[in-house]
Amino acid sequence: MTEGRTTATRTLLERLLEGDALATARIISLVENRSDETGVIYDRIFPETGRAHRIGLTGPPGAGKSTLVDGMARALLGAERRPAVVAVDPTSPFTGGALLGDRIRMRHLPPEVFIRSMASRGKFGGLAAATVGACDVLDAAGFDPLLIETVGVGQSEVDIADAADTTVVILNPGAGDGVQLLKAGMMEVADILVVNKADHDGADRLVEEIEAFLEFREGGSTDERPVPSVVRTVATEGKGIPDLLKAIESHRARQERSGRFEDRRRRSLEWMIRNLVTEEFHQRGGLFGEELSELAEKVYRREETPYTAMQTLLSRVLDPDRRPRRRNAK
Ligand SMILES: Nc1nc2c(ncn2[C@@H]2O[C@H](COP(=O)(O)OP(=O)(O)OP(=O)(O)O)[C@@H](O)[C@H]2O)c(=O)[nH]1
Ligand SMILES: [Mg+2]
Repeated sequence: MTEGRTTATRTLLERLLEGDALATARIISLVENRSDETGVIYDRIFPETGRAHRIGLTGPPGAGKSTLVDGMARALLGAERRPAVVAVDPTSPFTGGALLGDRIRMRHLPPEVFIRSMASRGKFGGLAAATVGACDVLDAAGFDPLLIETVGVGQSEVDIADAADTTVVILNPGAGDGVQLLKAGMMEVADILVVNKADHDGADRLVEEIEAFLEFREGGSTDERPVPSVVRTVATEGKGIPDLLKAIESHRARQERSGRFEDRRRRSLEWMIRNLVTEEFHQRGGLFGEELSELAEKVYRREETPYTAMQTLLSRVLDPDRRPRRRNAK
């Protein structure tokens, strides 16, 4: 049974490595659901990863992220690249993310652009692992670059800055105080700042505010923290998209020259491993519902302390014979 499944997965993997989109989609589902095959999949794909430029695009709801991603994907396709889009909606209660997928597809992106949406499954760490998993699969399948759209930053489940080589933060004129958002942490993650909806009033002012903010921010520009470039776009008209793509390319080139590109990838892998460990703990911990109640009862009766209970549970979580419950992937 398991052997048959593994053989089927291996066939899919060979097709994926030839760039087959259907096989790619199915392998992403297996990784996203953390099927038992995930280990087999990673053994095969991981040596083939590391080539794709991972570009995170984030910003407040409605900033124009999807419209920009759409325009970028088209331009990249025109430049003989093979872009793929991963859209993450941490708040959507719709599993499978059909809603997001439809929303993007409505914009009639050519079918050569691979699109995947991810919705939260309410699992701590699960979404981050699923997002990076999808990126790894797409990377191995030869897609490059990967455009990863997420809402918000800082407090969201997927802090895209941890997973991306280049992070683009998108702001709008008039939509609240842009500089307030920058102070609230976006600046820490932005490699490139986009002022989208530059056809609206106040775009010039927002750019000026941003530039003033950048000039006077604490610490100024350092090698560690270079000043992000600011790009104006009108995503609905495709204006500024070539400039944005150029800014992204030069960010990567600068990072590579300084060695920060590789450093960032190492940190990103640390983040990923930490996420996986946390997720595994949560999954295994979920097995101990009844034992947890029993332990709590003992603690209540003062036969144990919360600390001895924690140690008991921890040793059981680490017991290799206790297999984590898997969500079965189709
Ligand atoms: N006038 C104007 N409208 C824009 C521009 N870019 C996007 N829009 C519009 O803004 C609305 C939101 O655009 P989306 O691309 O869906 O924004 P988003 O950031 O992906 O939104 P969420 O994924 O819901 O957070 C749509 O109605 C777009 O047509 C722009 O440059 N100018
Ligand atoms: Mg969107």
